[in-house]
This record gives sequence, structure tokens and C-alpha cells, in this order.
Amino acid sequence: MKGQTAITNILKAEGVEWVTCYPDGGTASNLIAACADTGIRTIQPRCERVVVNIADGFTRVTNGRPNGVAIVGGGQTAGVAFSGISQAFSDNVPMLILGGAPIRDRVGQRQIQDYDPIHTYLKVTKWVETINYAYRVPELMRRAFTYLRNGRPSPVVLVSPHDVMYEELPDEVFRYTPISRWTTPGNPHDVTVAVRAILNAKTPLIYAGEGTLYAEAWDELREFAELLQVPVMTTMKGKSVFPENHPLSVGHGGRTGPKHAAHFYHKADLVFCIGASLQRGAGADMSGRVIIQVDVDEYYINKDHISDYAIIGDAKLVLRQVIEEVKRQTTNGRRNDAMVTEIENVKNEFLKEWMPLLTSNEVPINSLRVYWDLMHTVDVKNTIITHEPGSARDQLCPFWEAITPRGYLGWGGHSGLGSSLGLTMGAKLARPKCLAIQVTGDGAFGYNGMDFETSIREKIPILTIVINNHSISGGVPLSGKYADVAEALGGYGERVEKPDDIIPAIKRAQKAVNAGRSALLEVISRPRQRTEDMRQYWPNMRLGLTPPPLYV
Ligand SMILES: Cc1ncc(C[n+]2csc(CCOP(=O)(O)OP(=O)(O)O)c2C)c(N)n1
Ligand SMILES: [Mg+2]
Repeated sequence: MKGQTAITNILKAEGVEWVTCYPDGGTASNLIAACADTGIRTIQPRCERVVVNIADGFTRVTNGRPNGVAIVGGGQTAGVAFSGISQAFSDNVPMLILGGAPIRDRVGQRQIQDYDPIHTYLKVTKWVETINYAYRVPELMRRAFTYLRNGRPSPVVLVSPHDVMYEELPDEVFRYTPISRWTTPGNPHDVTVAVRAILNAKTPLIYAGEGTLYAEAWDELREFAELLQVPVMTTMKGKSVFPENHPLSVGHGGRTGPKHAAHFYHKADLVFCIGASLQRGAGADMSGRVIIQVDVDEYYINKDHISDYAIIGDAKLVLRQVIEEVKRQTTNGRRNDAMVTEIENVKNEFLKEWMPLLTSNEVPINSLRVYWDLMHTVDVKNTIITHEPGSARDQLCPFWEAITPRGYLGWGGHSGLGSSLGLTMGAKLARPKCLAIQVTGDGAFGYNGMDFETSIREKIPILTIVINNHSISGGVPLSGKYADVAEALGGYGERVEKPDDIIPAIKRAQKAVNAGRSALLEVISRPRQRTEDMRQYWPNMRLGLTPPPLYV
């Protein structure tokens, strides 16, 4: 058996039905051919970064079950893939990247396209290794999937020199059994003292991050919150793990967030953080409160904040323990109906305050109106929405009510402009029956806009909404007719210039997507000044969450 066949046989055994890829005339090209021979679908975008982004989006939406797999080459192609990989690393995405490496007998001789894969990827992966002999394929793939399925989610890179692809390995060496996911509960003592602390707190807040999604712990989270009637705030990446129409939801906190998030965040004397990094900068700063931190390992414990209590373990198992312990220390939890009313009141205040903008008839169109109309036109339950960094994210997030796990896809440890098109395609592949939507600015669309064609060619129909304000966040003036671009690439394109046309246009676009054709709505929006953005559009500036830096 050839090295390349051993790799694709293992992918097949691990339940991989398709890979994203880009040929390089070397390792990647061989792997692509071997995938086809093994019956694994190959999806080919127009650049390696999108190769990574698609597999990344898929991995997030499946919570790594199964993991997405991206095939890229070495040398120059690795450079193009790098920003996608570093972003997946910054967001803890457990995806596999198979790449190229210099031919074995020329290592270190600066051959054409030479590069050092280990040092290139060392800082942006949980594990990177070279398959230096074909007979080592099962051993190293076994290790790769062990890292991918267990512990802290994170990308893994395995690179192979081209010659390993066609090197033979004896059939008797090829032994492979798919890798399990092993999880552990918390130390019972840590659970007991943490529950005692939360029961002693006056105004506790639950703060759930994306780790809770990866652990698929949404039912337990809800049961725990309801048992003590504690408000639940999520991180931006954790948004959707708790239904935002639930009476205990106070939305999310991140670079922006709704008023109710800010209100309960300010009030909290104790925060029960679960699967959240508490990284400074992007999320709400939790200093000054008693912190209980539940995480899959020690990495984020005592990192940017002091963890007064820590429970190391799988979020789902720990929450189950916490629920049982709360029941043991109380008689059937606690009620706090006044708090539920308080959440409802602040939520209503927030919406009242912003309603004039959400329903604005301004021309050029106010983008908040677009998000509001969108949310009230699509079937939110069967939608996955994501966005680009910048105004799209900061304006959409506080108002989009996520009600199903992964119905909203938060990302952006590295906030790389141009990532969401690939992420959206990956989300669609994970849930083909959902409407997958990407909201982007005109600047962001410039990064990977041509990959709209990939969604058409590869039959991954998605909806793209370009907020065209003819500028990069109010800066350098841009030009372009993006609806025309969509049509030229074979999709459905429509330019929307009047507020009353938003909903009919969304319906027409949805019809195209349902018929299998990607659609792009280009909404002509108001060119804005940055200062005005800050004051008028970024609610957290007004509501007192951590101020967002301008360009992130
Ligand atoms: C690769 C990359 N470069 C730069 C940035 C910083 N950045 C974030 S948003 C933004 C402006 C994007 O402009 P556009 O997509 O038109 O959105 P607008 O704010 O105009 O709606 C920039 C430059 C980034 N996040 N990623
Ligand atoms: Mg713009």
C-alpha cells in the first residue's frame, strides 16, 4: 500500500466523507488523487486559506464530531494557508491539516519551495509532526486523532514529503482503529466547594464559552441555570449555547453586547465561567468578582484572571456533577422570580432604545435595519449565521437572537477579515438543511469574494449579505458592484437600495438558495464616520462593557 493510500484509508475509517484541498503538484496533489480513489469527496476552493476556513467552519458546527480535514501543500501554499490555521488555533478549533514537507533527501538545502513545517506551525497548533516514512502513517495519524478528539480542542498539522506519498508500506504494518473521545468529570471536592460559593453569592452570573458547545453541554447548562435561576451570559464564541429567548438569557458579551448583558455583568458578585478562556481584550473583563472556572484543562485557569475556584473536567460531566451537588446542598434549587422580571425589563429597555435604528427608513440603508429584517424573515431555528469582523459583527451580534446550538457561529481570536465565506460553506456542509448566512462588509468581501464561485461550483448554496458602505470602516473609499459580481460568478445577485425592499429581496435570495444557487444581496448602506460608529452603533461603548479597539 502506498503512503497516500494509507492516509486516506485512515481518513475514511475516521468517518471523513469529504476534504477541502488545493493542489500543489506535490504531496497535496497525491493526497487529492488518493481521496478520489478512496471515495472521499474533494472540495476545492480558490486558495489555501479558504481550504482551511471551510474545514474550520464544519468542525465548529459539528463540535468536532467529525473533525474537518484540509489538504494543502508545502512552501508557498503553506504561507497562504497560515492565516486560516493561526485563526483556527486562536479559536481552539480541532481540525486536521495535512500538508507538504521538503523531500527527504534534500532537507535543509533550500530547494525550490523549501520551508520548515515544524517551525512554521509550531506556535499555531497543538501538535505538528512530519510523516517521514510511509510505515509511520498509522502511528502518526493515530496520534493526530488522539489529539484532535481529546483535551483542549485545537488544530493539528501533519506534513509529509512528496516521496512518502508513493513509498510503499507493507500491508501487515497497516493497523488502524478509529480513535475515541475520552472525557473526565471534575474532582468531587472541587465541585462541592464551588457550589458552596455560588450558593453564598448574592448576584451570581453564569458565563458560558465555546467549550460548552464543544462539550455539547447545552441541556445541562440550561438545567443548572433553571435550578438556581441564575442569569446566563455567553461569550461571543459561546453565543447560541443557551437560547437567547429564554427568560434567563442576558445575551453575550464581547466586543459589543446588549444592555442586559452589561447590566448583569456589572451587578455580578460571582461568575461561574464554563468553557470560557476569560482572555483579556475580546471578552468582558471579569476582574473584581469571585471567579469559578470550569475548563477541560489547566491552560486558561489563573491566566488573565485569578481563578478563585477551579474545576478541571469536561463541561457536560462537570455540569451534571454541579447540578447534583446543588440539589444536595439545597432542597431542589432556588427561585429568584424578581431577577427574571429584571432581565425582562432591561431587555425591553434595550430594544426600545434601539428600535428607531432597527426599523429605520433611512436611505442609504441603516445596516441595523438589515439585521432586524433578516432575523424576522428567515427561520432562525434552521439558520446558521456568521459575520466578518468590523461593523458586521459588532452590529449583528447584540441584536441577533440565537436560539439553537451553533445557530450562530462566533469566531475571531484573530479576527481575520475574509474568513466568514469559508466558515459559512463549512457550516452548510455540516447542516445541509439549514440556511447558512454570512454578513460581510465590502472591505471584507474583497479578501476572498471570488470564492463565492466555489460555493456555486461545489453546490454548497449559501446566502451572502454585503453591507456596501463604500469604505473600510469609514476609511479609504472603495468601489465595486458586488451583486453583479455574484451574477457573473453564476449566483443570484441583487442590489438593495431602499429599506422596504430588504424583506422581499431576502425572500428572493432564499428562494435561489433553496433551489441550490448561492445568493448575494448587496445592501447600499450609509458611508459612516468612525466616531459616529463608536457613539451610535457600538452599544458596549454606551453600556460600559470593555471598549472595543477600532480595528479588530
Ligand atoms: C486580515 C485583517 N486585516 C485587518 C483587520 C482589521 N479590520 C477589522 S474590520 C476592518 C474594516 C472592514 O471593512 P468592511 O468590511 O468594509 O466593513 P465596514 O466596517 O466598512 O462595514 C478592518 C480593516 C482584520 N480584522 N483582519
Ligand atoms: Mg465597508
